[in-house]
Amino acid sequence: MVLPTIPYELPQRTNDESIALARRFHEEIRARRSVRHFRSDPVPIEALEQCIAAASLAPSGANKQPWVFALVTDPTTKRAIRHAAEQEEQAFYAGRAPEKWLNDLEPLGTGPEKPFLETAPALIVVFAQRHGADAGDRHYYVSESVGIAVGFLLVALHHAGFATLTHTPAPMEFLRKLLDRPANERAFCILPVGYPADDCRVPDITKKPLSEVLIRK
Ligand code: IYR
Repeated sequence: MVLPTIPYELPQRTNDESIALARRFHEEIRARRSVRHFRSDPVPIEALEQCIAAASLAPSGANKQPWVFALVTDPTTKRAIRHAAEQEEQAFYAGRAPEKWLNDLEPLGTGPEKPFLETAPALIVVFAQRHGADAGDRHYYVSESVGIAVGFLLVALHHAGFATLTHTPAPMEFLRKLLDRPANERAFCILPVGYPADDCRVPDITKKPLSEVLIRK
């Protein structure tokens, strides 16, 4: 069954307006950094809900919207997540990770301790649904779709004034169990959300220049 169609329009921008808007967005997103040191101050939950609502508008394979966002603010649950994540991370840093991987991480100064999972006032745990509640309800391009939704979410959160991290302790099976999610879902990432600690510092990384990432044909 083909859906009925509805008219669609965008606000008409002049070229100059588009260039100015693109520049402004670039400046805004340039200021985003992955943060690992959070203040414990609470965040307005309504703002996080709006950001999640924005993320849930992302395009997805066959519009299956194969995602669920768990908004975790309960301190006991955050502590349990930290505990389980640190167990996995200890195994990772103590030998599960190949030497090359650890070498690549060294400049970032990461390690097995994850205090931000407790100090950040909120964690958004993103789950990907392999299929719908019924196994016959297939989902398509699940990782791509959820990755796009997480991109929307990171941008929405930054725009609203929040610091975030994309955290992926591996494996993340413990999240499904701790958050009581069904077997058709797998944890995709954890986003700690809050404000940078007063003494927060971030590594002085550089990004590839446009000339390296943009090819013109
Ligand atoms: N999950 C680990 C390791 C880690 C892996 C990558 I790839 C990173 O970009 C950063 C960290 C951790 O969170 O420490």
